[in-house]
Amino acid sequence: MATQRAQTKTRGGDPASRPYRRQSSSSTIFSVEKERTALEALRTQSQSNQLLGWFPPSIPLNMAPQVWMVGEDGEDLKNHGELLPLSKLQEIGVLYWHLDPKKPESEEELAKIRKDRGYNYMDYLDIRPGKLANFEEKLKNFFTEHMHADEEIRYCLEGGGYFDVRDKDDKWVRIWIKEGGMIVLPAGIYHRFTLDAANHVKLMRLFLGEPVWTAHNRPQEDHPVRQEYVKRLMDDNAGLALAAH
Ligand code: KMT
Ligand code: NI
Repeated sequence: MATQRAQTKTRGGDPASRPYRRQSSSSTIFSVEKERTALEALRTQSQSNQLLGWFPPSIPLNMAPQVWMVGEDGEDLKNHGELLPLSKLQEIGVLYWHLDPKKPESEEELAKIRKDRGYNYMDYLDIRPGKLANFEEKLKNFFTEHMHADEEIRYCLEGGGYFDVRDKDDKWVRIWIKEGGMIVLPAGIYHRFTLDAANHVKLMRLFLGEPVWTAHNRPQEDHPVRQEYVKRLMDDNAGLALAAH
């Protein structure tokens, strides 16, 4: 069960233990270089935020994902099966589309999203026991709360899983991604991932430019990209102004 697996909650684990991740920094580099890297990341991020618009005018969807609150260990906090409105995702900068991997018109739609948002990189990730090396360890890492200096973009081609994202009150909001669901998590948002009962998922990973998969485990309050995210989150007016573009 996904929720049972979710019991092991680790914070501050070493992302370098993820063999499939390329690390862009190491403990051996000097702090001034670290700062330069962080500032570089911030500049790139600001540029892409400007380019893309951080808050969408509305979540572009025709088939909504199910969204609800979960607890720290991933336990269901759905009150009488209550699902949350999609404005809950909009206010934290999460984007969602529903496509259909089996339909040619969805390919066109995907091509448009990629063109509009500059996602020129793409690869696939097949997460299933026996197919993905170190399956359990990777799942444990996916479920460790973290952020990235760039957007996390995933398109679900088969199976399903849960993306948990922190809301404005630092509570977990669970987004159920199934076949056809495409999600963009903004840079700097704390999140985690686990499989649903199907126990497998095939995802397309997209990226703007040369991919960097580095996960920064919480806490990251000094990370400039995190700081920029929090600033935008708190500043509703800035969000509305961006959405108007
Ligand atoms: C990540 O950074 O890879 C994640 O957050 C996991 C989602 S994709 C399996
Ligand atoms: Ni991530």
